[in-house]
Amino acid sequence: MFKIIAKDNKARLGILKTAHGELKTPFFMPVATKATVKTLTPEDLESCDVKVLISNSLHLFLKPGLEVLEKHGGLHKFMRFEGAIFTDSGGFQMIRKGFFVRADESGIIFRSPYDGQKYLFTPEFSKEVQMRIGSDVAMMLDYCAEYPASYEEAKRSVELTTKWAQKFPKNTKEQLSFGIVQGSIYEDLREKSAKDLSNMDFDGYGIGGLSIGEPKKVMHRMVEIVDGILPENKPRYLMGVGSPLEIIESVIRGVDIFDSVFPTRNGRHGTAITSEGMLNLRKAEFKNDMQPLDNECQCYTCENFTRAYIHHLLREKEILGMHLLSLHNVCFMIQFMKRLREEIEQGNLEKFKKEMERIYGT
Ligand code: PRF
Ligand code: ZN
Repeated sequence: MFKIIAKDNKARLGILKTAHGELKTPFFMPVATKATVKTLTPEDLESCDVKVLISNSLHLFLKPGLEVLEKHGGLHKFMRFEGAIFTDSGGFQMIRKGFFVRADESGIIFRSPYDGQKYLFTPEFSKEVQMRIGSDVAMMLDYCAEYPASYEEAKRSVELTTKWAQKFPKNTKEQLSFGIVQGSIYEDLREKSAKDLSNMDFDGYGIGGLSIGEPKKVMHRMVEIVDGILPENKPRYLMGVGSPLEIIESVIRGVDIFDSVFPTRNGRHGTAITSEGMLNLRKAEFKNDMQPLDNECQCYTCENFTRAYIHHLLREKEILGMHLLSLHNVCFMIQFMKRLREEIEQGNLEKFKKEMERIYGT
């Protein structure tokens, strides 16, 4: 299912086989929480060469519900996306207000913010929901502790996550199952969590509970510890990361998979990710700027429109501005990952990192 093709120090170039295509790692997944990458059509995604995205099984379970999805023949058909789809379990929604009621050994009780109804998500039920949704990769039900978390709270998150990992169905046809390492910012807990899960036959491993407010250095340290323990021959997925710099910093430490709202959220907020750095198109300096967002980009937005036009759309609160920026930003991230894979192949990662630090560094 996962094959490593080349390495540059700890960085890996690989292929992950799924029921909807072979994915070259390291890759980045745009986020489609509610079965849409916000503002983008499937044709837009295809134009950017998006081969994989991540949706959220808890959100989809609550709305529109499994019956509607099954009536369409699953999520791929529902949203008309033919690439690979990961689904998150809802473990992360624990720390988002509005869903979480409580957790114990049996699982998590969620409350629907729509009608107040309560549901017990056991590890087995979480997998069943993701199977019925029809995603290609199911993330296990995990316990994501908030940041900051006391040692006791973090310890409980690891203990429950390990118990749930044992019960989460694996080796299922068609759909891969990924474990998720927790442990907050405590080195011994991260070690324990990674060891506990390594002994189970998951197809890959999420690294959860990071990028939620802790210092960058701490996140890097946790990734180093975990990647030193997880099995070499399985893909590692740093959940909820990130930006170009964060991705390089993590790939250098052995991470293969990423997802983030970074391109779409920035797009909706008027910011373009470009080869010159982050540009806030709302700024007055772009009022008369005849250049495309990024001179090196061949996306639909950059081929057809000026910065001045996008500046105008944003100032007038026209929704096309958000769409054009989101499209460019997602295309940018996909192009960035292609370049990153080439640099790994050529053993050039350190040099590439320095170049990116000059552009995106603070
Ligand atoms: N658990 C799950 N999904 C996640 C996370 C997690 O810890 C994170 C943490 N950054 C993002 N998405 N299940
Ligand atoms: Zn572009």
